[in-house]
Amino acid sequence: MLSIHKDVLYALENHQPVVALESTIISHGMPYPENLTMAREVEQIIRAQGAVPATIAVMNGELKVGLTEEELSTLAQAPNVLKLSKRDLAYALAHPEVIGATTVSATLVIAQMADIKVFATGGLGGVHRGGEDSLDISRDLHELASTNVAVVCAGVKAILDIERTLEVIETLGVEVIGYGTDVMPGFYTARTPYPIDYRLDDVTSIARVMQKKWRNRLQGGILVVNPITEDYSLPHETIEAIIQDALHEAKKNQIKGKAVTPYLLQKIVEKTEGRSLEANIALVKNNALVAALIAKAYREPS
Ligand code: PSU
Ligand code: MN
Repeated sequence: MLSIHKDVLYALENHQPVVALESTIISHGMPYPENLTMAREVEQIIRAQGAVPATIAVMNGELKVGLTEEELSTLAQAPNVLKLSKRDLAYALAHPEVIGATTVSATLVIAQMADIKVFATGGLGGVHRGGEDSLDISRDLHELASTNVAVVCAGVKAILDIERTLEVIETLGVEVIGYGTDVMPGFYTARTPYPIDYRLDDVTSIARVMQKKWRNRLQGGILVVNPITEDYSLPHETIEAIIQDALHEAKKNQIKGKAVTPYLLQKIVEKTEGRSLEANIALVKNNALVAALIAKAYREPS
């Protein structure tokens, strides 16, 4: 049922560290060719740490765990890639012609099936601004709550309502661990005013929480937030004004549902003249590195 790449299969069978990666960030989160370069570099960063990257997608009617170079390249430039949330997986499986990129929610489902415990992404989905009205809350949150996987991200996407997203994360029973931070990072910026409960400064301590949680049959995911490094971080006021503008345009153009995030990200890239893209790429790489270190620490007995 799962189509697992041979390198990933070998690593899983031999209890070597594996890091799951989502693919929507490649197909819908960034333009070509920067997306393909990013995807390759991220895999390389994970390999350099002695871990195995498993980029997840749906192709040929199969749930793919780990992509070939050719599949990665197709995903990065095919014009008609579908953005697959959890609810889209069965449709994609029933239509082998579909090339589907998985969001955080769909990637979590497949990572859990493959027994991969660590997953790196850019920003988690969550409660959209105005979500108290529109009820636009990403499936990412509920899936995070119900899979035994640690997600490493640079916070939730900056276009969201961070405070309400944190409330839902709390309701769903997911612990938020700050890697070297005691406040929630803001994706493009390292800090927001919102405190989080636990700050851990080393990957061994994070791995220990994972072990304790799942070995004691406490079900559910763990959110590890890893701030963007200062050299790539964008000034809060600048990026916030641009997000406001982009949100306004999305509303005017009646962008709804799963089209919202790709639309806003593209507008933000245009309005920052590419600086948001550089920041996005930098933070994903940084998350991949931390995820690889956590995956290694999790496998080694502590
Ligand atoms: N963060 C990014 N770029 C992205 C996404 C997140 O920087 O493309 C994607 C992720 O795949 C995430 C999805 O799971 O957006 C959430 O979309 P929605 O809000 O439609 O659930
Ligand atoms: Mn949504």
